[in-house]
Amino acid sequence: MPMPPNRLTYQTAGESHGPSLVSTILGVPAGLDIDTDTINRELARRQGGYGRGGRMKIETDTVEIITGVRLGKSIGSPITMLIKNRDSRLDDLERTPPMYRPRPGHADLAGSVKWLTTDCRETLERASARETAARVAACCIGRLLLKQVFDVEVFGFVRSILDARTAAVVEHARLDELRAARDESDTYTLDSETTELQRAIIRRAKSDKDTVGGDVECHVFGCPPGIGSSMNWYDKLDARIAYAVMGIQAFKAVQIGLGVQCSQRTGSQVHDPIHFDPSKINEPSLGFTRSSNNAGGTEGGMTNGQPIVVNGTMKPISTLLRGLPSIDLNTKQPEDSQYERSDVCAVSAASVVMENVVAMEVANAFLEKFGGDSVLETRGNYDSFLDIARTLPLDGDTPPDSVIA
Ligand code: EPS
Repeated sequence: MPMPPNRLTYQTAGESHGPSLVSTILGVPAGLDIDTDTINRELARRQGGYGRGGRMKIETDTVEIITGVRLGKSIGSPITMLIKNRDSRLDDLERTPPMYRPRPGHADLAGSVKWLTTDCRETLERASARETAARVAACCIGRLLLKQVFDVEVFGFVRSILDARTAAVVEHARLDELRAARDESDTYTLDSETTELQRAIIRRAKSDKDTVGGDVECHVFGCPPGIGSSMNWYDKLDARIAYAVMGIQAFKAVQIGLGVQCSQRTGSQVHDPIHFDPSKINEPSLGFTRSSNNAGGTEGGMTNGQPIVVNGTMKPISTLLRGLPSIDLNTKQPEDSQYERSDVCAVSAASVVMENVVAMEVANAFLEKFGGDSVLETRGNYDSFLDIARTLPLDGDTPPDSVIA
């Protein structure tokens, strides 16, 4: 099937305990600096966070660029990246035995029926969150494009783990400070008090042989109004962000801006008043300001010039050391679910995944609007759009005098 023009598409491949993970990205304009340090830094952050299990002590995820890059820059051809698994043992039946007792909450049961086998391993190897290493690598290309071509910044962090929630306010002007605070925290939240509470929750879950989930949040700064589209449901940027976030392993909800709280307020309490500040006409907002951002930066499936704010909810990991009531798929008799090495909490890691998948969706929407075979052309298209948009109203937009009279 021919690919639509001006659209980044990506695919990951690889099993959790296979030899490697692979990412392929199509549609990257030529001339993008494929900064492997940034990609590897994101991969290292994905491996971190308090509450991770033994696997992360074995792996040191880094990408090897296989195709699409010359002298550090994209050349317009498909980019392929490889991440080697150190814990590669897919065909070793002693170290990687079949799994017949499905874990409630995991893909095990549904996958076993779908692929007609009682061995859940055939499903779990791909359903495992290990795949997100390849997804982070792929989506980080979108993040690089956003930063290098459009000067758009993406920031993700952990808002809460169980009931330990940071009240920190996120603002573009404080981005460096917020990033430093997050990188200080080993749960990737924004203050030391919440970090301690979250650590205590994870420690407690570990000693109870249980698991915990939480909420992650992502902010995108520097988008002009008009990215995405209201013309077709599948072009709506908020819908596409929600799709990408729900596609992350163990995510059960996604909200933009005020999200589910909208139903508890009236229209006058929800919608963000519009102002115009001529001193900000050269900023990406083009001078259109708001006194609140309940919309989370999107209206009608398009950016409105305010930061995009996305919240995602990750359920507790479904592999519990204590097991959960289940059955043996061969005997159909009650048995506790099988334990596989896993994490007590991976919300911190999930915040890195979410940050990058959101970046990819936004990058894609930019590229669809501005096109271009090289980043120079893309940037030129963007600049000329901003130049025209700043001159609004255009000739013919203002009503003729006869109408005003
Ligand atoms: C993960 C790798 C996995 C798990 C975890 C995340 O490795 P292993 O199964 O070898 O321990 O640690 O995956 C799951 C929580 C899951 O349910 O599959 C990773 O790389 O993020």
